[in-house]
Amino acid sequence: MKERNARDPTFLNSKAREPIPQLIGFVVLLFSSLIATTKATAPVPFLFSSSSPKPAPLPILPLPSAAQLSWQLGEMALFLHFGTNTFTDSEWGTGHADPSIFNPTKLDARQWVQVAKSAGFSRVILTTKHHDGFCLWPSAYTDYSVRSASWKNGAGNVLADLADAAREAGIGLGVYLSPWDRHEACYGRTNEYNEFYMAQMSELLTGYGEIKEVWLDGAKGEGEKDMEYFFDSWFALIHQLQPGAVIFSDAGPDTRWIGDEAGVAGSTCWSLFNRSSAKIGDTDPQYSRGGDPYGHDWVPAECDVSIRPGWFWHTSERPKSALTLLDIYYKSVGRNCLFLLNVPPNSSGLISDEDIQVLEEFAKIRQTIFSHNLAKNAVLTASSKRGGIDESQFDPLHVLEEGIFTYWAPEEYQSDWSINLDFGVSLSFNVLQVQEPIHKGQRIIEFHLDIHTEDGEWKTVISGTTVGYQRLLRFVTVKSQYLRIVIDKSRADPLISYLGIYLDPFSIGNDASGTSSPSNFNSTEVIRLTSSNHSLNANFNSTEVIRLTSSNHSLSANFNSTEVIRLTSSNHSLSAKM
Ligand code: FUL
Repeated sequence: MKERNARDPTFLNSKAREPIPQLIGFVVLLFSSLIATTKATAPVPFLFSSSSPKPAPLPILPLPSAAQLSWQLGEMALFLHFGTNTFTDSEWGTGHADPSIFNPTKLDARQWVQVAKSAGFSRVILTTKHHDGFCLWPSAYTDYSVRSASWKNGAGNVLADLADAAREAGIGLGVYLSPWDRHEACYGRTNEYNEFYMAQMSELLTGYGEIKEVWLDGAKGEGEKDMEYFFDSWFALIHQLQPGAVIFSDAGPDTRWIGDEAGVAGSTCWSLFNRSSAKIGDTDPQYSRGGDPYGHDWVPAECDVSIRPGWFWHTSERPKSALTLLDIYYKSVGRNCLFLLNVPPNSSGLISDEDIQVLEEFAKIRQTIFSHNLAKNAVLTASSKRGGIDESQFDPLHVLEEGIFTYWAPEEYQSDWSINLDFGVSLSFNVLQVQEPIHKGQRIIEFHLDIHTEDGEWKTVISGTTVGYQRLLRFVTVKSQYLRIVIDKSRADPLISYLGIYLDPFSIGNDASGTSSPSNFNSTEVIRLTSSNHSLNANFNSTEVIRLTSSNHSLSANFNSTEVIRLTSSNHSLSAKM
Protein backbone atom coordinates (compact mmCIF):
# COMPACT_ATOMS: atom_id res chain seq x y z
CA MET A 1 0.00 0.00 0.00
CA LYS A 2 1.22 3.49 -0.82
CA GLU A 3 2.34 5.84 1.95
CA ARG A 4 -0.43 8.27 2.58
CA ASN A 5 0.30 11.84 1.74
CA ALA A 6 -0.62 14.09 4.65
CA ARG A 7 -0.67 17.09 2.32
CA ASP A 8 -3.59 15.70 0.38
CA PRO A 9 -6.45 17.90 1.63
CA THR A 10 -9.08 15.19 1.18
CA PHE A 11 -7.02 13.04 3.46
CA LEU A 12 -7.50 15.46 6.35
CA ASN A 13 -11.24 15.39 5.96
CA SER A 14 -12.93 12.23 7.08
CA LYS A 15 -16.14 13.07 5.18
CA ALA A 16 -14.28 13.11 1.86
CA ARG A 17 -13.91 9.36 1.72
CA GLU A 18 -17.24 7.76 2.36
CA PRO A 19 -19.32 6.46 -0.58
CA ILE A 20 -17.00 4.05 -2.39
CA PRO A 21 -15.72 2.25 0.71
CA GLN A 22 -19.30 1.89 1.95
CA LEU A 23 -20.32 0.28 -1.31
CA ILE A 24 -17.35 -2.05 -1.07
CA GLY A 25 -18.38 -2.91 2.48
CA PHE A 26 -21.89 -3.76 1.29
CA VAL A 27 -20.60 -6.01 -1.49
CA VAL A 28 -18.24 -7.76 0.92
CA LEU A 29 -21.12 -8.30 3.35
CA LEU A 30 -23.34 -9.74 0.61
CA PHE A 31 -20.56 -11.99 -0.60
CA SER A 32 -19.75 -13.25 2.89
CA SER A 33 -23.40 -14.05 3.68
CA LEU A 34 -23.64 -15.99 0.42
CA ILE A 35 -20.60 -17.96 1.50
CA ALA A 36 -22.14 -18.52 4.92
CA THR A 37 -25.27 -20.04 3.37
CA THR A 38 -23.27 -22.37 1.11
CA LYS A 39 -20.71 -23.25 3.76
CA ALA A 40 -21.91 -26.80 4.42
CA THR A 41 -21.43 -27.89 0.82
CA ALA A 42 -18.57 -25.66 -0.33
CA PRO A 43 -16.09 -24.80 2.43
CA VAL A 44 -13.88 -21.77 1.83
CA PRO A 45 -10.53 -22.77 3.25
CA PHE A 46 -8.60 -19.54 3.79
CA LEU A 47 -10.54 -16.54 2.53
CA PHE A 48 -12.44 -15.77 5.75
CA SER A 49 -10.54 -17.85 8.25
CA SER A 50 -11.34 -16.56 11.72
CA SER A 51 -8.06 -17.89 13.11
CA SER A 52 -5.70 -15.47 11.38
CA PRO A 53 -5.56 -12.15 13.16
CA LYS A 54 -6.00 -8.92 11.31
CA PRO A 55 -2.62 -7.22 10.98
CA ALA A 56 -2.12 -3.87 12.68
CA PRO A 57 -2.84 -0.81 10.57
CA LEU A 58 0.02 0.87 8.75
CA PRO A 59 1.78 3.59 10.68
CA ILE A 60 1.68 7.11 9.34
CA LEU A 61 5.00 8.94 9.03
CA PRO A 62 6.91 10.51 10.68
CA LEU A 63 7.47 8.13 13.59
CA PRO A 64 9.36 8.33 16.89
CA SER A 65 12.66 6.53 17.51
CA ALA A 66 12.98 4.14 20.46
CA ALA A 67 14.82 6.84 22.44
CA GLN A 68 12.08 9.38 21.71
CA LEU A 69 9.41 6.91 22.80
CA SER A 70 11.13 6.14 26.07
CA TRP A 71 11.66 9.89 26.67
CA GLN A 72 7.97 10.61 26.09
CA LEU A 73 6.74 7.76 28.29
CA GLY A 74 8.78 9.30 31.13
CA GLU A 75 6.42 12.33 31.10
CA MET A 76 8.38 14.45 33.60
CA ALA A 77 12.06 15.27 34.16
CA LEU A 78 13.73 17.24 36.92
CA PHE A 79 16.22 19.92 35.91
CA LEU A 80 19.01 20.71 38.37
CA HIS A 81 20.64 24.11 37.91
CA PHE A 82 23.65 24.13 40.16
CA GLY A 83 27.13 25.68 40.04
CA THR A 84 29.06 28.77 41.09
CA ASN A 85 25.94 30.86 40.40
CA THR A 86 24.36 29.12 43.40
CA PHE A 87 27.00 30.79 45.55
CA THR A 88 27.15 34.19 43.85
CA ASP A 89 23.38 34.78 43.76
CA SER A 90 23.49 35.11 39.98
CA GLU A 91 21.75 33.60 36.95
CA TRP A 92 24.24 34.20 34.18
CA GLY A 93 27.66 34.05 35.85
CA THR A 94 30.42 36.17 34.33
CA GLY A 95 32.82 33.25 34.03
CA HIS A 96 35.22 34.97 36.41
CA ALA A 97 33.85 33.89 39.78
CA ASP A 98 36.53 32.35 41.98
CA PRO A 99 35.98 28.57 41.69
CA SER A 100 36.88 28.12 45.35
CA ILE A 101 33.48 29.59 46.32
CA PHE A 102 31.87 26.34 45.19
CA ASN A 103 31.47 24.59 48.53
CA PRO A 104 28.19 22.71 49.00
CA THR A 105 29.17 21.10 52.29
CA LYS A 106 26.06 18.93 52.60
CA LEU A 107 25.76 17.92 48.96
CA ASP A 108 23.82 14.70 48.65
CA ALA A 109 22.93 13.67 45.12
CA ARG A 110 20.89 10.79 46.53
CA GLN A 111 18.58 13.31 48.13
CA TRP A 112 18.06 15.01 44.72
CA VAL A 113 17.29 11.70 43.09
CA GLN A 114 14.96 10.57 45.86
CA VAL A 115 13.05 13.85 45.67
CA ALA A 116 12.74 13.44 41.90
CA LYS A 117 11.73 9.81 42.04
CA SER A 118 9.17 10.07 44.79
CA ALA A 119 7.50 13.01 43.06
CA GLY A 120 7.16 10.96 39.85
CA PHE A 121 10.01 12.32 37.72
CA SER A 122 11.59 9.79 35.40
CA ARG A 123 14.95 11.48 34.83
CA VAL A 124 17.23 14.18 36.21
CA ILE A 125 19.17 16.61 34.04
CA LEU A 126 22.19 18.41 35.52
CA THR A 127 23.78 21.66 34.34
CA THR A 128 27.21 20.06 34.08
CA LYS A 129 28.41 23.38 32.64
CA HIS A 130 26.30 26.55 32.50
CA HIS A 131 27.17 29.70 30.57
CA ASP A 132 29.84 30.73 33.13
CA GLY A 133 31.94 27.72 32.09
CA PHE A 134 32.34 26.16 35.56
CA CYS A 135 32.30 22.37 35.24
CA LEU A 136 30.65 20.11 37.80
CA TRP A 137 32.95 17.27 36.76
CA PRO A 138 36.77 17.39 36.74
CA SER A 139 37.23 18.00 33.02
CA ALA A 140 40.74 17.43 31.71
CA TYR A 141 40.31 20.39 29.36
CA THR A 142 39.93 23.17 31.92
CA ASP A 143 40.80 23.88 35.51
CA TYR A 144 37.61 25.94 35.91
CA SER A 145 35.82 23.06 37.57
CA VAL A 146 35.19 21.17 40.80
CA ARG A 147 38.94 20.47 40.81
CA SER A 148 39.53 24.10 41.78
CA ALA A 149 36.68 24.23 44.29
CA SER A 150 36.90 24.20 48.10
CA TRP A 151 34.37 21.39 48.10
CA LYS A 152 36.11 18.16 49.07
CA ASN A 153 39.43 19.97 48.54
CA GLY A 154 38.95 19.70 44.82
CA ALA A 155 38.38 15.95 44.84
CA GLY A 156 34.59 16.06 44.34
CA ASN A 157 32.62 15.21 41.21
CA VAL A 158 28.94 16.22 41.20
CA LEU A 159 28.17 14.40 37.98
CA ALA A 160 29.68 11.14 39.26
CA ASP A 161 27.65 11.41 42.48
CA LEU A 162 24.47 12.03 40.54
CA ALA A 163 25.16 9.26 38.05
CA ASP A 164 25.63 6.76 40.89
CA ALA A 165 22.49 7.93 42.67
CA ALA A 166 20.39 7.82 39.50
CA ARG A 167 21.64 4.34 38.61
CA GLU A 168 20.88 3.05 42.12
CA ALA A 169 17.38 4.52 42.02
CA GLY A 170 16.72 3.37 38.47
CA ILE A 171 15.98 6.77 37.00
CA GLY A 172 17.48 8.34 33.89
CA LEU A 173 20.34 10.83 33.73
CA GLY A 174 20.73 13.80 31.42
CA VAL A 175 23.38 16.48 30.98
CA TYR A 176 23.23 20.14 30.00
CA LEU A 177 26.48 21.35 28.45
CA SER A 178 26.16 25.02 27.62
CA PRO A 179 27.63 25.94 24.25
CA TRP A 180 28.08 29.53 25.34
CA ASP A 181 31.12 29.58 27.64
CA ARG A 182 32.08 32.88 29.26
CA HIS A 183 35.22 31.49 30.85
CA GLU A 184 36.96 29.44 28.21
CA ALA A 185 39.64 31.48 26.43
CA CYS A 186 39.18 29.75 23.07
CA TYR A 187 35.48 30.63 22.94
CA GLY A 188 35.12 32.65 19.74
CA ARG A 189 37.80 30.75 17.82
CA THR A 190 35.50 28.49 15.88
CA ASN A 191 37.53 25.37 15.15
CA GLU A 192 39.31 25.41 18.48
CA TYR A 193 36.18 25.87 20.55
CA ASN A 194 34.22 23.22 18.65
CA GLU A 195 37.04 20.77 19.36
CA PHE A 196 37.05 21.82 23.00
CA TYR A 197 33.26 21.45 23.28
CA MET A 198 33.29 18.04 21.64
CA ALA A 199 36.12 16.90 23.89
CA GLN A 200 34.11 17.91 26.95
CA MET A 201 31.00 16.26 25.52
CA SER A 202 32.98 13.04 25.02
CA GLU A 203 34.05 13.10 28.66
CA LEU A 204 30.42 13.40 29.75
CA LEU A 205 29.20 10.66 27.46
CA THR A 206 31.91 8.10 28.11
CA GLY A 207 32.61 8.35 31.83
CA TYR A 208 29.22 8.17 33.55
CA GLY A 209 27.29 5.22 32.21
CA GLU A 210 24.08 5.61 30.27
CA ILE A 211 23.05 9.17 29.45
CA LYS A 212 19.40 9.49 28.43
CA GLU A 213 19.35 13.11 27.35
CA VAL A 214 21.74 15.81 26.19
CA TRP A 215 20.41 19.32 26.58
CA LEU A 216 21.83 22.32 24.75
CA ASP A 217 20.67 25.68 23.54
CA GLY A 218 21.73 28.78 21.67
CA ALA A 219 21.46 31.18 24.61
CA LYS A 220 24.04 33.95 24.46
CA GLY A 221 24.24 37.50 25.80
CA GLU A 222 24.13 40.60 23.60
CA GLY A 223 27.48 41.64 22.16
CA GLU A 224 29.25 38.40 23.13
CA LYS A 225 31.91 36.88 20.88
CA ASP A 226 30.54 35.57 17.63
CA MET A 227 31.25 32.04 16.52
CA GLU A 228 29.74 29.09 14.72
CA TYR A 229 28.75 25.91 16.54
CA PHE A 230 29.17 22.72 14.52
CA PHE A 231 25.84 21.28 15.60
CA ASP A 232 25.76 18.47 13.05
CA SER A 233 29.13 17.18 14.26
CA TRP A 234 28.02 17.47 17.87
CA PHE A 235 24.79 15.57 17.23
CA ALA A 236 26.59 12.80 15.37
CA LEU A 237 29.08 12.45 18.23
CA ILE A 238 26.30 12.30 20.83
CA HIS A 239 24.39 9.65 18.93
CA GLN A 240 27.57 7.64 18.35
CA LEU A 241 28.52 7.67 22.02
CA GLN A 242 25.02 7.36 23.50
CA PRO A 243 22.64 5.84 20.94
CA GLY A 244 19.82 5.79 23.48
CA ALA A 245 20.04 9.50 24.29
CA VAL A 246 17.69 12.16 22.98
CA ILE A 247 19.16 15.52 22.05
CA PHE A 248 17.22 18.60 23.09
CA SER A 249 17.58 22.00 21.45
CA ASP A 250 15.36 24.67 19.89
CA ALA A 251 15.38 22.59 16.72
CA GLY A 252 15.75 19.05 17.99
CA PRO A 253 16.97 16.75 16.48
CA ASP A 254 15.10 14.55 18.98
CA THR A 255 13.13 16.88 21.18
CA ARG A 256 12.44 20.56 20.69
CA TRP A 257 12.11 23.53 22.99
CA ILE A 258 8.47 24.56 23.34
CA GLY A 259 9.47 28.19 22.85
CA ASP A 260 8.77 29.66 26.29
CA GLU A 261 10.19 29.23 29.77
CA ALA A 262 6.78 29.00 31.42
CA GLY A 263 6.38 25.29 30.71
CA VAL A 264 3.31 25.84 28.56
CA ALA A 265 2.63 24.16 25.21
CA GLY A 266 0.19 25.28 22.54
CA SER A 267 -3.32 23.85 22.87
CA THR A 268 -2.67 22.36 19.45
CA CYS A 269 0.63 20.56 19.71
CA TRP A 270 2.05 18.29 17.05
CA SER A 271 5.13 16.14 17.49
CA LEU A 272 5.46 16.61 13.74
CA PHE A 273 7.93 19.34 12.89
CA ASN A 274 10.41 20.43 10.24
CA ARG A 275 13.85 20.60 11.78
CA SER A 276 15.03 22.64 8.83
CA SER A 277 12.46 25.34 9.66
CA ALA A 278 13.89 25.90 13.13
CA LYS A 279 17.13 27.53 14.20
CA ILE A 280 18.98 26.96 17.45
CA GLY A 281 19.15 30.26 19.29
CA ASP A 282 16.54 31.89 17.09
CA THR A 283 13.28 30.14 17.87
CA ASP A 284 9.98 31.03 16.25
CA PRO A 285 7.81 30.55 19.37
CA GLN A 286 4.60 30.11 17.36
CA TYR A 287 6.05 27.30 15.28
CA SER A 288 7.55 25.57 18.30
CA ARG A 289 4.44 25.81 20.44
CA GLY A 290 2.20 24.12 17.92
CA GLY A 291 4.54 21.95 15.87
CA ASP A 292 3.66 21.35 12.25
CA PRO A 293 0.79 19.15 11.01
CA TYR A 294 2.71 18.78 7.75
CA GLY A 295 6.14 18.31 9.36
CA HIS A 296 8.42 15.59 8.03
CA ASP A 297 10.31 15.01 11.28
CA TRP A 298 9.21 13.60 14.62
CA VAL A 299 10.39 16.19 17.16
CA PRO A 300 8.10 16.32 20.22
CA ALA A 301 8.40 19.24 22.59
CA GLU A 302 9.79 19.67 26.07
CA CYS A 303 8.34 22.33 28.36
CA ASP A 304 10.91 23.79 30.73
CA VAL A 305 10.11 26.00 33.68
CA SER A 306 11.64 26.63 37.09
CA ILE A 307 9.88 25.94 40.36
CA ARG A 308 11.30 29.28 41.48
CA PRO A 309 11.54 32.59 39.60
CA GLY A 310 15.21 31.97 38.76
CA TRP A 311 16.91 28.88 37.35
CA PHE A 312 19.55 28.89 40.09
CA TRP A 313 18.77 28.92 43.80
CA HIS A 314 18.55 32.32 45.47
CA THR A 315 17.88 32.76 49.15
CA SER A 316 15.22 35.43 48.50
CA GLU A 317 13.09 33.31 46.15
CA ARG A 318 10.23 30.96 46.96
CA PRO A 319 8.80 28.00 45.03
CA LYS A 320 5.58 28.05 43.05
CA SER A 321 2.56 26.37 44.62
CA ALA A 322 1.61 22.75 43.94
CA LEU A 323 -1.57 23.96 42.19
CA THR A 324 0.51 26.09 39.84
CA LEU A 325 2.59 23.02 39.02
CA LEU A 326 -0.61 21.09 38.40
CA ASP A 327 -1.75 23.76 36.00
CA ILE A 328 1.58 23.52 34.13
CA TYR A 329 1.26 19.73 34.13
CA TYR A 330 -2.10 20.00 32.34
CA LYS A 331 -0.52 22.40 29.83
CA SER A 332 2.60 20.33 29.16
CA VAL A 333 2.13 16.60 29.77
CA GLY A 334 -1.55 17.19 29.00
CA ARG A 335 -0.61 18.70 25.66
CA ASN A 336 1.63 15.98 24.29
CA CYS A 337 4.88 17.27 25.81
CA LEU A 338 7.41 16.41 28.47
CA PHE A 339 7.35 18.59 31.59
CA LEU A 340 10.91 19.61 32.56
CA LEU A 341 10.73 21.20 35.99
CA ASN A 342 13.82 22.89 37.37
CA VAL A 343 14.36 22.42 41.11
CA PRO A 344 17.68 24.04 41.97
CA PRO A 345 19.72 22.66 44.87
CA ASN A 346 20.66 25.34 47.42
CA SER A 347 24.14 26.42 48.53
CA SER A 348 24.34 23.65 51.12
CA GLY A 349 23.99 21.19 48.24
CA LEU A 350 20.47 20.02 49.04
CA ILE A 351 17.04 20.60 47.56
CA SER A 352 15.31 22.96 50.00
CA ASP A 353 12.56 21.66 52.29
CA GLU A 354 10.00 24.12 50.96
CA ASP A 355 10.56 22.87 47.40
CA ILE A 356 10.26 19.28 48.59
CA GLN A 357 6.98 20.08 50.30
CA VAL A 358 5.57 21.55 47.09
CA LEU A 359 6.71 18.53 45.09
CA GLU A 360 5.11 16.15 47.59
CA GLU A 361 1.83 18.08 47.40
CA PHE A 362 2.03 18.10 43.62
CA ALA A 363 2.45 14.31 43.61
CA LYS A 364 -0.47 13.87 46.02
CA ILE A 365 -2.76 16.07 43.97
CA ARG A 366 -1.98 14.11 40.81
CA GLN A 367 -2.55 10.90 42.68
CA THR A 368 -5.93 12.16 43.95
CA ILE A 369 -7.08 13.12 40.48
CA PHE A 370 -5.62 10.43 38.28
CA SER A 371 -5.67 7.28 40.41
CA HIS A 372 -9.39 6.83 39.89
CA ASN A 373 -10.34 6.46 36.26
CA LEU A 374 -14.13 6.48 36.19
CA ALA A 375 -14.05 4.84 32.78
CA LYS A 376 -12.66 1.64 34.33
CA ASN A 377 -16.10 0.45 35.37
CA ALA A 378 -17.91 1.61 32.28
CA VAL A 379 -19.33 -0.51 29.49
CA LEU A 380 -17.49 0.47 26.33
CA THR A 381 -18.67 0.21 22.76
CA ALA A 382 -17.16 1.62 19.60
CA SER A 383 -18.56 2.83 16.30
CA SER A 384 -16.66 -0.05 14.65
CA LYS A 385 -13.72 -2.31 15.24
CA ARG A 386 -10.85 -3.19 12.94
CA GLY A 387 -11.15 -6.77 11.72
CA GLY A 388 -14.82 -7.09 12.70
CA ILE A 389 -16.49 -8.49 15.79
CA ASP A 390 -14.33 -11.60 16.13
CA GLU A 391 -11.10 -9.61 16.26
CA SER A 392 -10.10 -8.88 19.84
CA GLN A 393 -6.81 -7.15 19.10
CA PHE A 394 -8.40 -3.80 18.37
CA ASP A 395 -11.24 -3.97 20.87
CA PRO A 396 -12.31 -0.72 22.55
CA LEU A 397 -11.60 -2.41 25.90
CA HIS A 398 -7.90 -1.81 25.23
CA VAL A 399 -8.40 1.87 25.97
CA LEU A 400 -8.62 0.93 29.64
CA GLU A 401 -5.25 -0.81 29.70
CA GLU A 402 -2.43 1.41 30.94
CA GLY A 403 0.18 2.30 28.35
CA ILE A 404 0.11 3.10 24.68
CA PHE A 405 0.94 -0.18 22.98
CA THR A 406 -2.51 -1.72 22.97
CA TYR A 407 -5.26 0.27 21.36
CA TRP A 408 -8.68 0.49 19.80
CA ALA A 409 -8.71 0.70 16.01
CA PRO A 410 -11.87 1.32 13.97
CA GLU A 411 -12.78 -0.69 10.91
CA GLU A 412 -11.21 0.78 7.80
CA TYR A 413 -13.03 3.28 5.57
CA GLN A 414 -15.45 4.54 8.17
CA SER A 415 -16.88 8.01 8.27
CA ASP A 416 -17.69 7.99 11.97
CA TRP A 417 -15.26 7.26 14.73
CA SER A 418 -16.41 7.16 18.33
CA ILE A 419 -16.20 5.29 21.59
CA ASN A 420 -19.25 5.25 23.84
CA LEU A 421 -19.16 4.79 27.59
CA ASP A 422 -21.98 3.76 29.89
CA PHE A 423 -21.14 4.24 33.57
CA GLY A 424 -24.25 2.39 34.71
CA VAL A 425 -25.10 5.33 36.96
CA SER A 426 -24.80 9.05 36.59
CA LEU A 427 -21.33 10.32 37.58
CA SER A 428 -19.68 13.73 37.90
CA PHE A 429 -16.44 14.43 36.10
CA ASN A 430 -14.42 17.29 34.69
CA VAL A 431 -11.27 15.87 33.08
CA LEU A 432 -10.82 13.88 29.88
CA GLN A 433 -7.60 12.01 29.14
CA VAL A 434 -6.90 10.63 25.67
CA GLN A 435 -3.76 8.88 24.45
CA GLU A 436 -2.71 7.76 21.00
CA PRO A 437 -0.35 4.85 20.25
CA ILE A 438 2.27 7.27 18.94
CA HIS A 439 4.57 4.50 17.76
CA LYS A 440 2.06 4.37 14.87
CA GLY A 441 2.27 8.12 14.29
CA GLN A 442 0.27 11.08 15.53
CA ARG A 443 -3.14 11.01 13.88
CA ILE A 444 -6.00 12.80 15.59
CA ILE A 445 -6.58 16.37 14.43
CA GLU A 446 -9.89 17.20 16.12
CA PHE A 447 -12.09 15.46 18.65
CA HIS A 448 -14.83 16.21 21.14
CA LEU A 449 -16.56 14.78 24.17
CA ASP A 450 -20.36 14.52 24.35
CA ILE A 451 -22.62 13.67 27.24
CA HIS A 452 -26.14 12.40 27.02
CA THR A 453 -28.44 14.89 28.70
CA GLU A 454 -31.63 14.11 30.61
CA ASP A 455 -33.72 15.25 27.64
CA GLY A 456 -32.14 12.54 25.55
CA GLU A 457 -29.82 14.77 23.52
CA TRP A 458 -26.10 14.52 22.96
CA LYS A 459 -24.40 17.68 24.13
CA THR A 460 -20.76 18.60 23.54
CA VAL A 461 -18.86 19.28 26.72
CA ILE A 462 -15.42 20.00 25.35
CA SER A 463 -13.57 19.77 22.09
CA GLY A 464 -9.88 19.72 21.36
CA THR A 465 -7.27 19.70 18.66
CA THR A 466 -4.41 17.16 18.60
CA VAL A 467 -3.84 14.34 21.05
CA GLY A 468 -0.45 12.69 20.51
CA TYR A 469 1.07 10.90 23.47
CA GLN A 470 -1.42 12.40 25.86
CA ARG A 471 -4.15 15.00 25.96
CA LEU A 472 -5.75 16.21 29.16
CA LEU A 473 -8.73 18.51 28.89
CA ARG A 474 -10.41 20.13 31.86
CA PHE A 475 -13.94 21.46 31.75
CA VAL A 476 -16.72 22.55 34.03
CA THR A 477 -17.96 19.57 36.05
CA VAL A 478 -20.76 17.68 34.32
CA LYS A 479 -22.87 14.74 35.41
CA SER A 480 -23.95 11.96 33.10
CA GLN A 481 -24.30 8.21 32.75
CA TYR A 482 -23.52 8.13 29.05
CA LEU A 483 -20.72 9.84 27.18
CA ARG A 484 -18.93 9.46 23.89
CA ILE A 485 -15.59 10.53 22.53
CA VAL A 486 -15.90 11.46 18.90
CA ILE A 487 -12.99 11.91 16.54
CA ASP A 488 -13.90 14.53 13.97
CA LYS A 489 -10.74 14.70 11.88
CA SER A 490 -7.71 12.50 11.62
CA ARG A 491 -4.63 12.12 9.39
CA ALA A 492 -5.38 8.40 9.11
CA ASP A 493 -7.72 5.99 10.89
CA PRO A 494 -7.65 7.21 14.48
CA LEU A 495 -6.23 4.85 17.09
CA ILE A 496 -6.82 5.31 20.81
CA SER A 497 -4.67 3.62 23.41
CA TYR A 498 -6.06 5.08 26.61
CA LEU A 499 -9.12 6.93 27.82
CA GLY A 500 -9.49 8.43 31.25
CA ILE A 501 -12.40 10.24 32.84
CA TYR A 502 -11.67 11.91 36.16
CA LEU A 503 -13.03 14.22 38.74
CA ASP A 504 -10.47 16.87 39.61
CA PRO A 505 -11.65 18.04 43.04
CA PHE A 506 -9.63 21.22 42.68
CA SER A 507 -11.81 22.35 39.80
CA ILE A 508 -14.79 24.51 39.11
CA GLY A 509 -18.20 23.19 39.85
CA ASN A 510 -17.29 20.82 42.63
CA ASP A 511 -19.10 22.86 45.19
CA ALA A 512 -20.85 21.43 48.23
CA SER A 513 -24.12 20.85 46.41
CA GLY A 514 -22.40 19.00 43.63
CA THR A 515 -23.95 21.18 40.96
CA SER A 516 -22.00 22.90 38.25
CA SER A 517 -21.46 26.61 38.44
CA PRO A 518 -23.19 28.58 35.70
CA SER A 519 -20.70 29.52 33.07
CA ASN A 520 -20.31 30.54 29.46
CA PHE A 521 -17.26 29.50 27.58
CA ASN A 522 -16.21 30.27 24.06
CA SER A 523 -13.07 28.39 24.64
CA THR A 524 -12.00 24.86 23.94
CA GLU A 525 -9.83 25.12 26.96
CA VAL A 526 -10.25 24.98 30.64
CA ILE A 527 -11.32 27.23 33.33
CA ARG A 528 -10.65 25.94 36.75
CA LEU A 529 -12.13 27.63 39.75
CA THR A 530 -12.13 26.27 43.23
CA SER A 531 -14.84 27.52 45.46
CA SER A 532 -16.38 26.25 48.61
CA ASN A 533 -19.90 27.51 48.90
CA HIS A 534 -20.29 30.41 46.63
CA SER A 535 -21.75 30.92 43.27
CA LEU A 536 -19.39 31.68 40.48
CA ASN A 537 -20.04 33.33 37.15
CA ALA A 538 -17.47 33.37 34.46
CA ASN A 539 -17.39 34.58 30.87
CA PHE A 540 -14.29 33.88 28.89
CA ASN A 541 -13.38 34.43 25.30
CA SER A 542 -9.93 33.09 25.54
CA THR A 543 -8.27 29.90 24.45
CA GLU A 544 -6.09 30.10 27.47
CA VAL A 545 -6.61 29.07 31.02
CA ILE A 546 -7.10 30.89 34.24
CA ARG A 547 -6.93 29.50 37.66
CA LEU A 548 -8.71 31.00 40.58
CA THR A 549 -8.51 29.54 44.00
CA SER A 550 -10.92 30.46 46.68
CA SER A 551 -10.49 29.26 50.18
CA ASN A 552 -11.74 31.00 53.27
CA HIS A 553 -13.32 33.50 50.93
CA SER A 554 -9.99 34.89 49.89
CA LEU A 555 -8.99 34.67 46.28
CA SER A 556 -5.70 34.40 44.53
CA ALA A 557 -4.93 34.12 40.86
CA ASN A 558 -2.05 32.72 38.88
CA PHE A 559 -1.87 33.41 35.19
CA ASN A 560 0.46 33.99 32.33
CA SER A 561 1.83 37.47 32.02
CA THR A 562 0.33 37.85 28.55
CA GLU A 563 -3.15 37.58 29.97
CA VAL A 564 -5.11 40.13 31.89
CA ILE A 565 -7.38 39.10 34.66
CA ARG A 566 -9.52 41.09 37.00
CA LEU A 567 -10.83 39.62 40.21
CA THR A 568 -13.13 41.05 42.77
CA SER A 569 -13.10 39.10 45.95
CA SER A 570 -15.31 41.27 48.12
CA ASN A 571 -18.68 39.81 49.11
CA HIS A 572 -17.77 36.56 47.46
CA SER A 573 -18.50 37.66 43.94
CA LEU A 574 -15.99 37.27 41.26
CA SER A 575 -15.44 38.46 37.73
CA ALA A 576 -12.72 37.76 35.31
CA LYS A 577 -11.78 39.26 31.95
CA MET A 578 -9.16 37.97 29.60
C1 FUL B 1 18.46 29.24 29.06
C2 FUL B 1 19.60 29.72 29.94
O1 FUL B 1 20.08 30.97 29.50
C3 FUL B 1 19.06 29.82 31.35
O2 FUL B 1 20.02 30.31 32.24
C4 FUL B 1 18.59 28.44 31.75
O3 FUL B 1 19.67 27.57 31.81
C5 FUL B 1 17.54 27.93 30.77
C6 FUL B 1 17.07 26.56 31.07
O4 FUL B 1 18.04 27.96 29.47
O5 FUL B 1 18.79 29.15 27.78
